[in-house]
Amino acid sequence: MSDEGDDIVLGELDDDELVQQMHDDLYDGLRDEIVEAVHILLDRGWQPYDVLTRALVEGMRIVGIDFRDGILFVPEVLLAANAMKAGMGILKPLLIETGAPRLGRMVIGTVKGDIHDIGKNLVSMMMEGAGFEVIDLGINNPVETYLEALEREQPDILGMSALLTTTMPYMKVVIDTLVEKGLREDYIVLVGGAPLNEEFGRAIGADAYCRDAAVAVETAKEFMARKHNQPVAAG
Ligand code: B1M
Repeated sequence: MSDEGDDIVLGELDDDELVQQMHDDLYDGLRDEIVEAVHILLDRGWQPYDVLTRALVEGMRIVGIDFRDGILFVPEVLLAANAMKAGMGILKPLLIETGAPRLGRMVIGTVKGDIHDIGKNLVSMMMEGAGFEVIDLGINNPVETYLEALEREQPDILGMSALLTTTMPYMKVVIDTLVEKGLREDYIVLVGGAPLNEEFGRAIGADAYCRDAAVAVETAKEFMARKHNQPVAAG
């Protein structure tokens, strides 16, 4: 995207120019430049959440549009994803509170057949930052992995992520299995991912669809408050 990139000194750009440059650098998969720019914005007093949303998430949104339109291909998008992850790696410890009382426990994973993990990682980071303990199962999780983790970790919340229209129906497989085993009422089930919507969340029997990581945090807090303040209905 940027041919003139070699001559640019990131530290000399003003905030808006730098964010614009980060969108370009993410597009071009320039990991080192993203790392440098994240540090510059933080040094200038930016909140980690603003760096995340305005520079990285927005940059990846642009990548997604050109991927959809066949302008970018998998290898390029992988480079962009790696650059994004490097930036997220710097922000993660800043977004995560330490020593705060735990609000609850969540097991989260991307469903079987799906290897997209940036959104899930972001949700994990934001949930940890808000005071939740998060057990991240990674990508491509079959129902058995979810069940084992639920039994082992005894979380309050099960989170599932899917980015493909072909993999999102698998969330229903997991929820139906919980119902069959009489376990559904033991967990708050939250789902998310770009192709989902509220209607889908309702249709598969999730407790809520979360549009983004901030909504996931708010929704998780609401459900935890309900769980603690009200008697749990007999399942
Ligand atoms: Co993929 N890919 N991809 N991809 N990829 C999409 C999803 C796609 C929409 C691109 C497009 O065409 N515009 C398209 C899906 C089309 C569809 O199904 N309708 C697509 C495709 C087709 C594919 C392949 C099939 C391409 C191919 O091989 N021909 C292939 C599938 C691989 C597989 O999974 N089996 C594939 C592969 C890849 C890469 C490996 C190259 C890479 C993934 C790298 C990685 O994740 N480590 C990749 C990427 C990066 C994308 C796009 C460009 C970006 C996804 C992303 O990270 N977004 C994506 C385009 C897009 O989504 N616009 C695309 C940023 C992230 C912060 O947002 O993940 O939506 P998101 O997460 C948000 C919310 O959705 C929500 O909160 C997050 C943070 O705010 N959320 C949750 C997500 N999970 C949640 C869980 C919760 C709560 C909220 O639980 C409580």
